[in-house]
Formats: sequence, structure tokens, C-alpha cells
Amino acid sequence: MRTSRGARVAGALALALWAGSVVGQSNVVVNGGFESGLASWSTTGFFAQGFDFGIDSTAHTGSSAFFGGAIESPGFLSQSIPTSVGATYDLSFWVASDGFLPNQFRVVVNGQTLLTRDDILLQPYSTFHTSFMATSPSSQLQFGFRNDSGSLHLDDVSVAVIPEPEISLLMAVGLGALALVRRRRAASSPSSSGMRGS
Ligand SMILES: [Ca+2]
Repeated sequence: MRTSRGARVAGALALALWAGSVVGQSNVVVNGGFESGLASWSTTGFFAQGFDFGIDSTAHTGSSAFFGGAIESPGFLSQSIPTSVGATYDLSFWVASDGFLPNQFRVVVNGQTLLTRDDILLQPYSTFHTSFMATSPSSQLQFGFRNDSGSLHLDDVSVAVIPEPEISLLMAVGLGALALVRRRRAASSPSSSGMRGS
């Protein structure tokens, strides 16, 4: 009896701590704010760095951001990120447009287009969210940029796992069990339980 109650408390604590660590999962994108230039990113489909893509100081946060504006068709900025098979991830980022048309913006993960925006009018940095489920230990994250006369800016890219409903449920059950144990302990008398002071 003593052991089983101790095990229940330990189990509830372990569940709560484990679920808490999952909820607090951090960004798996490296250099998502471009403060280290193009480190950890690669580009394809652009003409030349400094001409139709690059890093400048028009930042959302920090002092650097990516700008891209390939001509006639999108050039792509890519990073391979570590993911857990079956886990769902939230992808968020900030985009600004200089208003030059035509322009195109794309978000592609593992070859699947998740978000498409054409002819974004002049706008300051605005946040976008989308999500995807990972099907392999690494996922290819790509942003596409076309802007024939100017550029689109990107900053503060973040990919973080979304806790599954089961995990939240487990956490709730764990905390509930803990509360139940506490109530029982408070209600029990030394003579009836024989487990005081355990
Ligand atoms: Ca930045």
C-alpha cells in the first residue's frame, strides 16, 4: 500500500514533468532570425546574392533579415530541420512586402506547398502561421520568393512541436492524480490509514 501510493505520486510527478518539457519544446530552426547571415540556410533559383536575394538590416527583430525577389519565378531559401516522425509542428515567421508587383511568396515543406501568397501589397512585417506533420527524422523547409522589381523580407522563422492532445490529457491526468493523493492524505487520519509520515 505504501509503495503503491508512492508510485502513484512519483508517476504523476514524472508525467507532469515530462509533459511540461514537451510543452516547452523550442524552435528547431537554426539562425531563424538571420542574425548570423545565411548560416545554416541554402538558396536555389536566385540570380546572385546582393542582387535578388541576401541579408539586409530591414529586420523584424535584431539587426538582420532575409530579402528575396527572384525574377519571373520564385527562388528558394531552404533549411533541413530535425523532426520527429508523426509529430505535428507549428511553423511561424514574419514577412514584409515593398509592394512591387508582381510578387509571389511560397512555403513548402518536404515538397508540399503549405502556403501561397501572390501580389502581396505594401505591408510592414506581419506574422504567418501554418503547420505540418513530420514524416521523417528531418524535414526540408523552403520559402519561395519572386518579386520582379523589388523584394519580400523574411525574419524570425520558428518551427516548434505542437503537443498532442494525448500529451495534454496525460498531463491533466497526472496533475489530477496528484491532487487526489493530496486530498486523500489531508483527509486520512493516522489511525485509519497507518500511512502518515510515509
Ligand atoms: Ca532578425
